[in-house]
Amino acid sequence: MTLQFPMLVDGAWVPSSDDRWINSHEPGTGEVWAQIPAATEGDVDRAVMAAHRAMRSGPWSEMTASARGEALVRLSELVSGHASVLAEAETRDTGKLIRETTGSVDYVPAFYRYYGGLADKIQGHTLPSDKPGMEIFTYREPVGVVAAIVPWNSPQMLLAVKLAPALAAGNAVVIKPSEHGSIPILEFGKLVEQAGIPRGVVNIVTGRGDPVGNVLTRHRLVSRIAFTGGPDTARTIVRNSAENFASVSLELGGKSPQIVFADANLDSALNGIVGGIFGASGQSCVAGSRLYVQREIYDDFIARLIDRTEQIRLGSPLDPDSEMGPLATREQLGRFDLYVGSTPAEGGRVLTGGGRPVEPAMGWFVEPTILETHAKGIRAQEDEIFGPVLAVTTFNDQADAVEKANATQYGLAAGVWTSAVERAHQMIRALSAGIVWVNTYRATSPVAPFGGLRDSGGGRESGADAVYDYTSVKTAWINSSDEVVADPFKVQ
Ligand code: TXE
Repeated sequence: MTLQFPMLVDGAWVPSSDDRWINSHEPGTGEVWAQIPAATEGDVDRAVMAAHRAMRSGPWSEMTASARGEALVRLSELVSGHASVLAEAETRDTGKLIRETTGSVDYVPAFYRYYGGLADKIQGHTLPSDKPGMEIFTYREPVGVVAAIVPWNSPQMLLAVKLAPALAAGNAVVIKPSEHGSIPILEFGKLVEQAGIPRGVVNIVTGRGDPVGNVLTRHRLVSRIAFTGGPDTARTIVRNSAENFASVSLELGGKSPQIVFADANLDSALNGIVGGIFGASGQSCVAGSRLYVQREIYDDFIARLIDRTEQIRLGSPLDPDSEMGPLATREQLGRFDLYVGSTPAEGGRVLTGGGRPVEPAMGWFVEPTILETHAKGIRAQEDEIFGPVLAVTTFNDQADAVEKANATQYGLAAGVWTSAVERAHQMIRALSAGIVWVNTYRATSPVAPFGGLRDSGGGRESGADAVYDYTSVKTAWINSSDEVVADPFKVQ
């Protein structure tokens, strides 16, 4: 009998109102392992109404900021206490390696703790009034019902960067997880009530983008949409937000360059490149999928990179010794085939990988792949594939590296490997990306803003300022003078 995971609406664990279910596959085997509710329009509406009610009346609306902060800290402790269940659910549902989900779930509590600590530091201002007798000050109020739309590639972490600041600021939230990664979010949802977060404050509605995501992002009572996912969905969401004028933050992935200078510590660079593209099977928004290596070290460095890549241990995502797991969906397999397959005709060359491995024979596995892309116009070098595919080429000098790295519509992240401190600073300024890592890659922290430019989206998650995105400013005026205004028609 297939496991069924109900969803969370107004404090109750429920099936969809018409009792329809969606199969969830286990990418490590390709088999169905569980089912999630296919929420209806009515279910989404009930979740939004519950969130709206929880904001306007009841215990959450009356809770002090300090008490909200304490609830978030309790939530962080509960996540730590249930880390192994949460990591295993994420691994089974998304195919992400258990060593990766364990690492990521171990770090999720830090986000709830960080924003728990910030909850009672969200302050308005007393303004230096330019009008005698008139006092002016501001409040930071919760923005309203937040729609948190989460993809499958790192569900619990990408939820934490939305949910933690939203709750810290006193909002109520409706979460729409990806249909390919709902179960870890549903498991996490069980901890919300235990943390003392009242009924209706956190709701989880599952199902496909249409209707669930569409109805949610158009709903008149939604005031903010926090989205991580693909650019086509982002366009739909921005159009939907014309219905409710919700503010929108978008985190959409990229085609991030890694640049290796001849003066770099090449052992560190090698690890950073391998982890940057083959970690999470390349299904990471910050995947370092374009590699530029300085011409004089190119041949040697690429030979070492191929050697290390060919040693990557593919295996079951549940096996702690596996280094690379499967792709998360069958559609992702199709993308891999399309881009790798078209590369030779476009002037590129497969240096290693490019196909399916002999082992494991089951599941949605592909080989870690390196493509040489010296020619212009190779699509695998330009588009986000979201798989373990690295496009490599050379550069001559610093100016050439900057020009090549910046020749993209994306702008999420960039990696620079150099031992020259002045070069590091120059590159940080010259690279057109929201995040630049020097001599490291993929590092994240609750304290550090995260987000991109252009086709990588807009807005920043994490960091102290992100909490203000979940507030609206109310300005208050008090006339404390006893004088009666003589002319009612003159603006004061
Ligand atoms: O994303 P979708 P997909 C990129 C990556 C990948 C591509 C497509 O290149 O190959 O996007 O992935 C919900 N209204 N990234 O198809 O569809 C959906 O149900 C509201 C980058 O999985 O954008 C899911 O919860 N919501 C990335 C979420 O949007 C809608 C992470 C993301 O799914 C909706 C994932 C709608 N109309 C993919 N339609 C990153 N930045 O890390 C779908 N959704």
